[in-house]
Amino acid sequence: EIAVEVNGIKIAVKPGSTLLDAAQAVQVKIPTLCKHPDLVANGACGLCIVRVEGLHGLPRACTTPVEEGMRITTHDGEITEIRKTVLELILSTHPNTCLSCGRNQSCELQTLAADFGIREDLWGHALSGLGKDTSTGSLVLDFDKCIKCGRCVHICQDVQNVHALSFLGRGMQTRMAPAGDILLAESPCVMCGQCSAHCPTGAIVEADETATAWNFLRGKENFTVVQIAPSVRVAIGEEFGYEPGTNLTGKLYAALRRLGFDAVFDTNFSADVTIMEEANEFVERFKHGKRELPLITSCCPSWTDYMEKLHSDFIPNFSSTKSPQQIMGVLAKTYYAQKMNIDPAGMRMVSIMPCTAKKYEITRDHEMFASGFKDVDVVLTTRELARMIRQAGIDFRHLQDHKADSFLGSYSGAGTMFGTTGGVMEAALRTAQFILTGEKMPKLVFEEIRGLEGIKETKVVIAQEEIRIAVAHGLGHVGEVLERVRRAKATGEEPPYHFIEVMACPGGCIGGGGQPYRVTDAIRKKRMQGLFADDRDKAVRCSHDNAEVQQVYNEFLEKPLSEKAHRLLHTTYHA
Ligand code: HC1
Ligand code: SF4
Repeated sequence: EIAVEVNGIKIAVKPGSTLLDAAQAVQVKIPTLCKHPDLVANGACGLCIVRVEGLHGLPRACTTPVEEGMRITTHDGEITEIRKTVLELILSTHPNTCLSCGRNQSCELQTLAADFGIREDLWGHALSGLGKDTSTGSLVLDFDKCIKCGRCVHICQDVQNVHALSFLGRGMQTRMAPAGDILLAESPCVMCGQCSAHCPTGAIVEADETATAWNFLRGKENFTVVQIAPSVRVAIGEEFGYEPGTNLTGKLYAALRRLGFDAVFDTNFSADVTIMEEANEFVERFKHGKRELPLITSCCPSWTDYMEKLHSDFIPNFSSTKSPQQIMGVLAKTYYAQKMNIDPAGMRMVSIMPCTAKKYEITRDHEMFASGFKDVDVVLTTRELARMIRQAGIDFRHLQDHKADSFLGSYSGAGTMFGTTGGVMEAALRTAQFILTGEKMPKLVFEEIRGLEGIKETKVVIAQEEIRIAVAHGLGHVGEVLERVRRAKATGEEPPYHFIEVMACPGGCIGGGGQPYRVTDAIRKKRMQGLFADDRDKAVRCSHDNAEVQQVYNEFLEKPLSEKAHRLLHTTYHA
């Protein structure tokens, strides 16, 4: 431990801590726009300057390590004046369009401008005039609002290993842009939205499609239905003052009915259907030698896009089962429509997702029109739904819990776990062991694949056979897992894994690019615990025990992997 003094308060901190960490340890917040807990500090913004006794100049707290006996001053009149000037200079090249900005009231620059009492343009006002990039349809880049903090570039390169964004130019001319100065849609971008989740300003936001949803709801001739993804329920509360991880499923259903949806479905239900198909796919491959192992999960659209762009040799390993979002879309416009005698041509499916890539998934292939219509009409992120709830004047905190609609609304504990890293695998293992042994496993929980470790591994023995598992989340961790598989293939060894789960975002969907802002690992853990608690409290914890799922198969789909199931619930991948 290293002894230092912060503003006269003595404290011992771990070696390797920065001055920023030391200040945090005594409840002092030093302002910064470039440092994010997920990222290595780069000192780009210059706001975190502090004074250290005996040191010349003002070092940056985020990049300066503590040394024994340091006496640090984090705030005084001069430091505050310099920070204010830094902010004024940033604002001199930033549009004054807070009122119409996607980050109004959640922007870190706006908050600091308010805290520092900035009242006038002392340094003039000049914008880059570079305009916007809306090419992906999922994300909007607004170059004028970029403050060159580098968070998006670092998350995209260092954490996601995608390298869609980079810095162009030098010195004063430096700017963030898709590498090669092309459109984002032409870049390797996989629409994960981690750049937008980490951007401190409105320079990268989701494409706002709330107007489309309002139009559907307004159209009297429409039958407008909605589905909510697993991880939305434990994160949306952050928009309404709840602790991260609070499970608000009942209030969400109630809010969606108040918004005017004609039926409220739960993606957790279709996650159970995904498991029925995917676990059977696994058993076919594992037990009957049909097609290649390892089987790799495919419900994350950023991951499938990444695989198709960069690892297409793994196409044969991908599960052909569609994501729960798409399965819900097609079942609503076929099974549900027939049962309820509703014309699917007038049905509109809105889907509430923690994810920006889900906006892309709904048109990624003609197979996403399997009902004969667009299976899912529009995707809103958790943040967009929170906005609609506020626009509608709904007092979310005081809503009475509601239930979802039946046929496509009930879910098992397995379905809800989809929203966290490791959850799809745990759900699949529960059902795979049932198919392989006919018995329920004594153990439902697989601790080894829970938590935020980037790559998690375990071995599970089912019917005297060992199944080797890997779980990766955050695209930067995927390469290593795939390389292990490739190496074994090249040398003719047994595959190191039989089954691999991948989620593009750190933490899985609970950490999705469309979730409430300011996520950290501590928040990811709480959201994750919220889903595990939902599973623990469910009477039905396996997808195959979900009575509504059994009913869909009996009345409509026949059995997992039937010809009809293949036609409606499966898809293909292309390099
Ligand atoms: Fe996900 Fe999924 S879990 S991909 O992470 O398989 O987005 O929450 O809805 O489709 O169910 C996201 C979450 C979500 C799908 C499911
Ligand atoms: Fe990179 Fe993801 Fe942002 Fe695309 S969406 S630029 S892949 S961080």
